[in-house]
Amino acid sequence: MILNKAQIDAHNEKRLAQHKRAFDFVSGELPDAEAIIRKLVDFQVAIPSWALGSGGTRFGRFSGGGEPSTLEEKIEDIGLLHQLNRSSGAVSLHIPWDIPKDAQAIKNLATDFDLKFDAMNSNTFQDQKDQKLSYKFGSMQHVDKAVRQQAIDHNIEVIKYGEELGSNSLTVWLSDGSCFPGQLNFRNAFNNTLESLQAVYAALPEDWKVFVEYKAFEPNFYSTTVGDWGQSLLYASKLGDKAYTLVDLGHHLPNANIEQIVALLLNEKKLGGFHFNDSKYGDDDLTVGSIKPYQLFLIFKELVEGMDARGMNHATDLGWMIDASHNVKDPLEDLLQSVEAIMLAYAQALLVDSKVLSDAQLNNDVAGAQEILQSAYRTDLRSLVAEARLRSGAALQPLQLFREEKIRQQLIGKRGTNSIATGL
Ligand code: AOS
Ligand code: ZN
Ligand code: ZN
Ligand code: ZN
Repeated sequence: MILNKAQIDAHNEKRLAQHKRAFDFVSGELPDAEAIIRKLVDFQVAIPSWALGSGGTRFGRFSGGGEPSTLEEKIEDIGLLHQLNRSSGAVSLHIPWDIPKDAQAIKNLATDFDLKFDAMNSNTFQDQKDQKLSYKFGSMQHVDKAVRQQAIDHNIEVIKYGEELGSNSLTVWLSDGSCFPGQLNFRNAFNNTLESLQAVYAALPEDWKVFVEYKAFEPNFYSTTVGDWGQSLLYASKLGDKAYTLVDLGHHLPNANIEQIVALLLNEKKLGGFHFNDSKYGDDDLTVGSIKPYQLFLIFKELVEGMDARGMNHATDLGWMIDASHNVKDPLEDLLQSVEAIMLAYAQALLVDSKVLSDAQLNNDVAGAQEILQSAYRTDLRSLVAEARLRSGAALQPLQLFREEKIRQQLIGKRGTNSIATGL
């Protein structure tokens, strides 16, 4: 392990007095800081195995070096993040980018880092080297039944890998769609996709869930066969109780009211998973909270309210994952920032007094309702999030510790400057 407990303790020791001052100041003003801290301690966000290297765009890729080039190294990186913040206790794998050759050994390694396996991701949006049929014109929607069957078989294989690792959910993101009007028959594409998903659903183990992820556009630019939450909800509803919609924040058309989508999906018992990121234009996959932090807070407010209304456990009843890509930042620093932004938005959402808000709504007190939300959003809860970390044995300031210990330089020393992580 690159980091040990003594290093974390020493880092915390140095900052303890300052932290205490900030924490006492804020927590003294809150009705129940302890309740928020307990929830923060429990909350875990899965890290995707494909976000540990530099992402790049179609114009170029600029690696910072020291990237993990094997699944083992990826798990080490996620283990390191988890040591730093104790909030990244799960891994989400993409097959075939991260096929576990020896599942038991991978499972043991993850256990050593106190990591679980979150949702498994299938991939029918690329052609792999040894693949028989091409996905150029789609996978589950394809006009050729043999291509559809190949996509079904792949998803079933992904479930098998997941079972070996102890995962219990499958995320299906399809790039299927069309680039030009007339290219495909919308109804046939939908029905083929539904039929294919039904075949995968039939192979789902009893205690598994399947998440149907939607996306407005890209790589197809005219139509996407699972293009929005309405389409995803149609599939999920027709499939059955084990099927849910997955919301990726970057997959909406500009200005979509994502918080309202989240509220209604929860109301329908059909929200299953979440991909966090942020964006200015499209599926930019930027650091969570870097562009629209208020929107992130509003989404969390709906998540907390909707989950509480249904008696759901915040930490375990939805699949929480980051889905981001890093072009100019150190991927590990970027992921630390994303987790921090998620925890902060979650803490602020927990601060909203739903009873008081509901009273304001019942009285049509529009200004009052806004005051309630914005006062929660503008309360600086960073020291509460840090306190939750301190109590779980993590670092008060994970990013600073990462830098102090020169962890990237150490990784470059171990792995070299040219190691490349598989992924996008
Ligand atoms: C693609 O845009 C989606 O966000 C998927 O979640 C995808 O599987 C993931 O981003 C890896 O490419
Ligand atoms: Zn996603
Ligand atoms: Zn995406
Ligand atoms: Zn995205």
